[in-house]
Amino acid sequence: MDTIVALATPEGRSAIAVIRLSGRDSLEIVSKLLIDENFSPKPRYASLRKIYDPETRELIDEAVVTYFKAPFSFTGEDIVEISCHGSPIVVRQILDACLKLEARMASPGEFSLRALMNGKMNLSQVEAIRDLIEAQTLAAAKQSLRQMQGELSSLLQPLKEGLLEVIVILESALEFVEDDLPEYQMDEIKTKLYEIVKQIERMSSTFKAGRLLREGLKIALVGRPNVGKSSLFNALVGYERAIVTEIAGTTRDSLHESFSINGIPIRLSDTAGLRKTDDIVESIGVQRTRKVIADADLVIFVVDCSQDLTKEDYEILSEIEDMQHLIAINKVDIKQVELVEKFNGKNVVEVSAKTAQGVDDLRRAIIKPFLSRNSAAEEKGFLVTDARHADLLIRAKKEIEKSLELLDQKASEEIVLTGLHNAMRFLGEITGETTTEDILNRIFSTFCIGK
Ligand SMILES: Nc1nc2c(ncn2[C@@H]2O[C@H](COP(=O)(O)OP(=O)(O)OP(=O)(O)O)[C@@H](O)[C@H]2O)c(=O)[nH]1
Ligand SMILES: [Mg+2]
Repeated sequence: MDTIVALATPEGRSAIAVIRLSGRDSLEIVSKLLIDENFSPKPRYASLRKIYDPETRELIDEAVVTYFKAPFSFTGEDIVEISCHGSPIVVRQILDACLKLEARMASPGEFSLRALMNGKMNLSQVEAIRDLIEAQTLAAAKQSLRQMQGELSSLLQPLKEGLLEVIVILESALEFVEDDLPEYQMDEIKTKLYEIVKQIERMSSTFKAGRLLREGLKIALVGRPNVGKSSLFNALVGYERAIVTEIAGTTRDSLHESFSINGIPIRLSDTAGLRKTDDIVESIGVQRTRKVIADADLVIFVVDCSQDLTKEDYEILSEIEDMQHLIAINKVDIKQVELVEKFNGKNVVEVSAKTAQGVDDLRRAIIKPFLSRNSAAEEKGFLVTDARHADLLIRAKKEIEKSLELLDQKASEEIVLTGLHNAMRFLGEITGETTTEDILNRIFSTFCIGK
């Protein structure tokens, strides 16, 4: 394998930046950077070294160099890590020097791909590293960590073994048994397959909660001018992010901020609202509002109970009625009109952005429609967080169900087996045993460079 190099830490200024090389020539390339032909570091020991430009022999930086000898490294290949000072200029010079010495810039996820290829980890574990790095909440990070420790693979293992047992019985029946399999053996096979289907179902049903944890929710605040959208936005995100004034039409552009509710990442958007206007800037703002709404998982319709609903309120309501929505009746601290009744008490929360009364209720109401009934149990259990995994589980389940139907119809072992082999392949794709190259490429393109 050729030798790849990349910055493993984020771009920008920091105390330390880590440049990682992996591949056959890692050690040789670094020895040239150190201008030390006899460089033979003890594996896993850090040493402070001077890094030079091998052409000009000018000093670039002083850095800590650590060697990980194959196969005892992340990728399973020879790895050298250079922890230099976190200056983009220093990093650039070291990377350029490595490239001149015939290292190649790593493509996204290439280090992880090599770890996979060299059997250091299975596919779902590698994906878990990506998810851990990208986790937005503690709960999401914990789930990724469990997957990284191999929990998903070990849940799948007994299912695959069970499936294999059935396949072996049917295959040998096909080869050696003249007559049909005895009834009792058929029943055993069916029971086993039903049990596998049930387990797969249990796993894939956690995806609703898993996806929520990983991807979170996009939420938009809409309402006519001055009802307090920006004030509620600030109350929810916890600081004075948006400008609030008594002037109608204060917010002209959409604003976004991230926070979390019970470990669920929330991306909240404050908008210019929806209204007919001749003002050019505001009308662009309204167009943007429409886009934000179209993209939202939940729309919070804000109304003001210090006055009655207006025609404009009803117009907005009719626009968002068919979407997943929640009505925030704001300004309860100066309530004049009982608006709860006007909405038949459905999906409403009374709140005051000013006194923070009801804001916690609003938080709870936001996540409620997205939680599954047994969310308490799920909190402790392993969650399937990746759409790819969920899809493969469902496909495997369908194949087994189809085979069960065929068994009931006393179809030939051959057709039954086709479905079971497919199921086996789908389960194998989760951990990467049976994953094709273009699927791998697709997965690794979602990684960032240096991973
Ligand atoms: N008493 C009271 N006043 C509030 C409350 N929420 C907002 N206000 C006031 O209502 C006015 C409008 O608030 P904003 O948050 O700017 O309203 P908005 O919906 O974002 O308005 P635009 O951006 O203009 O569409 C400000 O003067 C706020 O101080 C509340 O809960 N109680
Ligand atoms: Mg506003």
